[in-house]
Amino acid sequence: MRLPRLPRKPKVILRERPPEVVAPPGQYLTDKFPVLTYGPTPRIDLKSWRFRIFGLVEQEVALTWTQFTALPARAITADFHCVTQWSRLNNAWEGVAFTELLKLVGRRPEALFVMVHCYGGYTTNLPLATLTDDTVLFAYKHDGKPLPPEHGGPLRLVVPKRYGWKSAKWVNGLEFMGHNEAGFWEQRGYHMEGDPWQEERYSSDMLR
Ligand SMILES: Nc1nc2c(c(=O)[nH]1)N[C@H]1C(S)=C(S)[C@@H](COP(=O)(O)O)O[C@H]1N2
Ligand SMILES: [Mo]
Repeated sequence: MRLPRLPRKPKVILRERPPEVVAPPGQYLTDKFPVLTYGPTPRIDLKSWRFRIFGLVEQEVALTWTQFTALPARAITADFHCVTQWSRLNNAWEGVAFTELLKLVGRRPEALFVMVHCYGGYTTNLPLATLTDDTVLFAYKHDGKPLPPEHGGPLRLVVPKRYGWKSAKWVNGLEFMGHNEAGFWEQRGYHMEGDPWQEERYSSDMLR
């Protein structure tokens, strides 16, 4: 006998949502921290680790792990919203603010977009203006512990005001560009902006 297909429900339930907490529309809360990766977790050696910032900048750089971790640190607490509909609230992230890196390389007026590059080949695109506020950082710690490899360790981007796919794990490069280009998921129909409060999940082409 075939059972009817049930509508998809979250597997984990979650804590009672405090009244002052508002998750974006269409999201459910989880206390777990699911791992969402396309492909395997890359193996990364800190000795050969590099973070290149290149393209439309005044001064290109290639930072070693020692150089990167010597940069001024900053901590934020932020919610994380995956487009597959889970949200994990109050993540404590520690790392280096995007604005700190921008100071290093210098801004060129023609630079309007950034392509984020990762070990393993993943990419995601963001307008420069989305990255230049104090909520955006490159994190090497999560909830007080070194960022585990499956969550992007040694270093990941965190953009709390965008869906999780923009928070690229295992980052190794930022490419400053004059035009917008689609990253890995954006080429496959995800939204170019990805604002969870606007439910910018998929591009309108895909919904047609
Ligand atoms: N390099 C890389 N970064 C990535 C992904 C990926 O597959 N590769 N998945 C993205 C997606 S879809 C989400 S929701 C978050 C999930 O982060 P987590 O695995 O730490 O929960 O990572 C994002 N960053
Ligand atoms: Mo995701």
